[in-house]
Amino acid sequence: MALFGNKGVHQWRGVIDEYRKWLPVSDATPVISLREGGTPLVHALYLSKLLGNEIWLKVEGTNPTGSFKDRGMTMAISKAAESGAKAVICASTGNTSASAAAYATKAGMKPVVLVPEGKIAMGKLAQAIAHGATLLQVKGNFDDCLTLARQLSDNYPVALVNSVNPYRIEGQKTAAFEVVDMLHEAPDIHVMPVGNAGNITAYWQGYQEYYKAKISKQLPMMWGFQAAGAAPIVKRKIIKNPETIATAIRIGNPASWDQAVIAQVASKGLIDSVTDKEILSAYRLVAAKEGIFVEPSSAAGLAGLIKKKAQRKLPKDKVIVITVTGNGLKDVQWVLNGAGKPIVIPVDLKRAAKVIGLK
Ligand code: AN7
Repeated sequence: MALFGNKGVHQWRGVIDEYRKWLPVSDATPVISLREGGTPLVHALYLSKLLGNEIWLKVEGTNPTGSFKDRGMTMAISKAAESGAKAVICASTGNTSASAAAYATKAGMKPVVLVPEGKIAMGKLAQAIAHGATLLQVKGNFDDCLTLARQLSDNYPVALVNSVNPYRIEGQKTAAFEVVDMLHEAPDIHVMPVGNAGNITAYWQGYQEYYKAKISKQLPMMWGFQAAGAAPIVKRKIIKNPETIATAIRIGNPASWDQAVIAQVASKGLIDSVTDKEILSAYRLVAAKEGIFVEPSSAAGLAGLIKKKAQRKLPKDKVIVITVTGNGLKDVQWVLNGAGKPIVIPVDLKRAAKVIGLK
């Protein structure tokens, strides 16, 4: 239906319409979009000086549901709609469920989400509920949730929209396109957190596609960082009971494990781990110095660069893009925990000025 209100004013159209020719869609695909993507690539002056490199932040928290997951979800839900699905299911550490709930609702489908009980941030839980998902809190971790979600989709009429769904990776690769479109070249290094390893897989695919099409002249090294208590790829073994305050990446058996290793090896990159302490310190730094509020998991990439610099393993004068994957508003507890006592005053000019330190 042609929309009376659409006067063609320029607005980013969402990743499917912006990158249609790179995606497995056709005229028969109903585009279910919340105008995801087109996220800011912000030059980080303080971090550039600190790290001795030209640092850019790809701020994925500005996506419609507040994380990079929306890029893949617009694809997964559009393809599910094309195939006539009435219900979709996913396992999630929080962001995938928030995104699946929003996009499924927009498509008129029933979203079902499985999350580890008590281990996802409140903002994400609220999003799934707000968008009308059937929310199952599973007495287990993310890996248990994913096993259950796969079994449900194998045995019942419900489509799986986790990143094992190849359309998710297709949608997420558009973030790499945006970086190259903006810088007119691929960066020397691309850094990000690694959980289920879908995103590092997707970026590597996107960079390769642009390179093969000669839109970029180089490929970046892919650097991924896991949380130390949930670092199966680094330790080369499944972690049965992953633990980290970075709940989004609290994953012990990543679905895209092999693809992440391929990206690492083929790009001459690395996958390493950072402690919760290093994650929280980077999380505070990027908010305090760059004005960008991310969730703790999203700071794992920056934490990794800071660690490499301390180990004298960081090159100099390179162009480095760090993907900060999710919005800080989803998980505010880690700021409030360290905030100290609130300052409460009466409505009184002199008292206010004194407390602020104005003379
Ligand atoms: C903010 O929502 O796995 O390595 O179920 O929410 O592609 O898994 C979230 C992952 C990084 C890791 N940063 O990305 C889920 C989920 C944030 C995230 C990751 C996630 P992948």
